Amino acid sequence: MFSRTSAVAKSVSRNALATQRRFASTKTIREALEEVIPAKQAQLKQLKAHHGQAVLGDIKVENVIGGMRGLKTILWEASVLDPLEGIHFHGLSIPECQKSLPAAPGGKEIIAESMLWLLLTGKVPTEAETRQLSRELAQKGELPEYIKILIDSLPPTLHPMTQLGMGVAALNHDSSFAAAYERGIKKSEYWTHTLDDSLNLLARLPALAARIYRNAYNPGKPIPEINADLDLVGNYVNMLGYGDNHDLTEYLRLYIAIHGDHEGGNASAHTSHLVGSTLSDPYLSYAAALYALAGPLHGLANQEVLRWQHNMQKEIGSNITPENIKDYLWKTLKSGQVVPGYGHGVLRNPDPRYMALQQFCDTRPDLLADPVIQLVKLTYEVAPAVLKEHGKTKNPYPNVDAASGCVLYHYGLTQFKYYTVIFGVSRALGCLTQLVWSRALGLPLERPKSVSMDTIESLIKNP
Ligand code: CMX
Repeated sequence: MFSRTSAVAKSVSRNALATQRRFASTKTIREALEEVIPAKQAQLKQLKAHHGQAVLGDIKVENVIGGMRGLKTILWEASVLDPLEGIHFHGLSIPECQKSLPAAPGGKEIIAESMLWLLLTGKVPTEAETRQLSRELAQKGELPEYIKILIDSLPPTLHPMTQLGMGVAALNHDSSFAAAYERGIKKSEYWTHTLDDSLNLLARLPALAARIYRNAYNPGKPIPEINADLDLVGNYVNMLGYGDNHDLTEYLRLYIAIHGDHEGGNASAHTSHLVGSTLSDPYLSYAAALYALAGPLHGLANQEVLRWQHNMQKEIGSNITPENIKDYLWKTLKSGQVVPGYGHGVLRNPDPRYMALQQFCDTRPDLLADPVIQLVKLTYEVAPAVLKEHGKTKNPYPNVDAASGCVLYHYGLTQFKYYTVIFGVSRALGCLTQLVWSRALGLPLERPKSVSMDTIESLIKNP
């Protein structure tokens, strides 16, 4: 019924259309990548040839029993996370990206396309390159019919993240990489098919995520068509049914762009890297990543923050004081729970992503007047001292999730079980970028060595 050949033929004709409509003399993302790949390949060759035995750190028992914290073991090109300064995308901090990356027409915030261009190529795109990429993604964004049938057949009560992972995995029916691998292609061609799949997946994520939202929360409501003149997130917000809310659209543009990558060691990024290293196609690799993202210590934290804030608000009532918040924080900690939105595996300062979202709120009086957002700000003033006194967490400061959901809630996107799906749309930018680079660099299958506790003990006795 839905043959891979006919689906690929359709996608080829869509690609041809996209190319025909390209802006005169503007590079495509593929052409821009072709230019930068040889230098990176040469860099890797040098490292292999001359520095293969250089030592990057020791492996201690605490690393092995402590979830590999701090071990420098993953090659990841798109971004680097500094514990104190936070995330840098090819050397650019979030404020620097906000200054230099193109926004949408009529908007001010970074958009997914300009971030994707930076992540993939290491270069800041021009306005024309960004628009061309938006157009290419819009033209590839429609969901195949079988995916619509699949998603519509799921119980709307199934967690939205479970649905998202299923939809992403099923999109591999049309995988260019899987089909090419089956045909037999040279290793040097892997990256081009990985790029095709990655762009197709990124393009289709908004329609998939919006359909999941519609089915769960607005059954029967028509979903608008993709608008070829809009950016990826503009279309996503439109399909979610909030297209007339400019501030929400801008917020989601910013959130999705700055949340797009957070180096390679976090659970979702590492999962896509590991699965991709088996030459699983980008759809299956990213579906696996989404299920790592769905854990409450990782992406699900943004839904947990809101639940926690609401419970705090219910308990405190209208008399919100720093003392009340402090008491509630202690109550949470004494009951053995974590304070959601605080702490981080790497960061040791307030998360610059949190700061950027707070700044967004600071420029909008309606957000500043919202009691939940006021509570977020007040919690930030109180929580670090409480967490320091509690003495467990290595990072007593907020991470991005401390703020992200509350702003969505203010703008009427109140179904917080859905929030991690938005994170899932965003994180595809970084994970898919690295899959392209892993194939361009010919990175091998990931296969670290495991040890038992008995082995650790015998290695301690006889190093
Ligand atoms: N509240 C209470 N205790 C916390 C805490 C918090 N926010 N953050 C860490 N701790 C505790 C840990 O549970 C751990 O306790 P045990 O020794 O009893 O196991 C101890 O402090 C040391 O942990 P850590 O080394 O500081 O932090 P980890 O690297 O182990 O964990 C994280 C990082 C994010 C899972 C943790 O800080 C946490 O659970 N935070 C709340 C959930 C959250 O906001 N997650 C979103 C992370 C952002 C993202 O996914 O990008």
